[in-house]
Amino acid sequence: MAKQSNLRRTITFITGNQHKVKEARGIFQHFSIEVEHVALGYPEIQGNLEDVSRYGAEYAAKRLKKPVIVEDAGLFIKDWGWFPGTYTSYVQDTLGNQGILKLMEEVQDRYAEFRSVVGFATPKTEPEIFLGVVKGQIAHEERGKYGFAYDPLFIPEGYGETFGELKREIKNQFSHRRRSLEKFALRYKDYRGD
Ligand code: ITT
Repeated sequence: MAKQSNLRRTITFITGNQHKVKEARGIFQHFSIEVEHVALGYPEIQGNLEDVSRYGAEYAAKRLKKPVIVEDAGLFIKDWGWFPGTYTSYVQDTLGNQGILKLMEEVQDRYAEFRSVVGFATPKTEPEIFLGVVKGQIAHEERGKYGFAYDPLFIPEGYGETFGELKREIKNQFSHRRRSLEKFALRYKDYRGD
């Protein structure tokens, strides 16, 4: 019999963001995991990324009656006291990248982090969370045509280019999402269907 870890398996990813689905498919192919995408939507409770992911995963697993993952991401800018954090979507929809650049015109320390928290739950088990972080800098202008949302603004540490200038395969090698999804993938190998 083939070892469990060699089996191809499927996970249901609950998200309204198609870009995340594409990135997840690229990342999971290294771990023999197929992605079933369901745009179910889940209540985003007040709290940090971990609280949102834990609650969202538990909610969706119970609704769909199967194992699911959700993923909550945020941009944390040091000079802004780690804002926008949990308000990252709101800031993208209101200020947008140009608004952020304007407010940061005079800012010298442009350190920022992208964080991703994956929540994994099954109908019968407590939710588990997996954190991925990538360090970087906020660029002085938008650069690049790849990726989405904040990608043209974010220069990952060790790179002279923004995520927007890196093809998906490259971003997928070390992004916040790669790091959280990889941790989940290694955990999922041992999942026995409880
Ligand atoms: P969900 O349905 O999965 O919640 P979302 O787009 O609302 O999708 P998040 O709340 O996790 O996703 O993301 C917060 C904001 O950060 C939102 O504006 C995203 O477009 C943006 N974002 C998330 N991941 C990103 C990435 O890898 N690069 C650039 N922007 C990203």
